[in-house]
Amino acid sequence: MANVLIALGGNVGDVRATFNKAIANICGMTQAALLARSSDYVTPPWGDENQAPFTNACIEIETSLDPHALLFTLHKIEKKFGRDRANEQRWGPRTLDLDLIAYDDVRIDQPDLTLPHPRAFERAFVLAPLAEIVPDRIIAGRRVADALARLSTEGIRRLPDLG
Ligand code: A4P
Ligand code: MG
Repeated sequence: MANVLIALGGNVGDVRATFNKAIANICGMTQAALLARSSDYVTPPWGDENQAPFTNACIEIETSLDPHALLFTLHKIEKKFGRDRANEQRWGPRTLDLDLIAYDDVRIDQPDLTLPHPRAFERAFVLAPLAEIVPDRIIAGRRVADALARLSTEGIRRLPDLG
């Protein structure tokens, strides 16, 4: 079994409801156990600032799928929740973005799959929820909570549980 960290993001539709359904799908479709789920966070849009604020979260799962099979399944789930890659801009609005942040200590350097995720450490919207669930995890030689402390978290707000 592999220990895997996944970042969720979205800014179109009822994103918190989408997250809950997507997490259930991830566990069902990847034969995974959910080990941890962060709170949801409202985050200022990064990249293209002219769009609605995002909601972001992270989960930790345990799965027997290999990294490529897992990414393939995540893409299927994005599509199921209305993601239309053919008609969207990079860093633009989307219903659901699922990024693989880390898969055990596996390193892969391919265009379709880079592990650990190369841009996770530049993004407080990934590290803030990640630091809530795995602050002491070392990813690519860096401790998650230390990496977050180096970034601005201005405008990032943790949302209370939906109940
Ligand atoms: N890919 C390679 N490695 C990975 C990996 N480890 N996990 C490939 C997931 N995908 C990986 O991804 C583009 C390609 O990267 C895929 O075909 C996959 O095979 P994508 O998710 O389609 O592209 P993207 O999301 O538009 O680009 P990127 O660089 O992943 O950017 P983001 O950051 O995910 O962009 N602001 C806030 N506050 N919160 C957000 O969640 N998200 C974005 C989206 C922009 N601004 C944001 C947020
Ligand atoms: Mg992405």
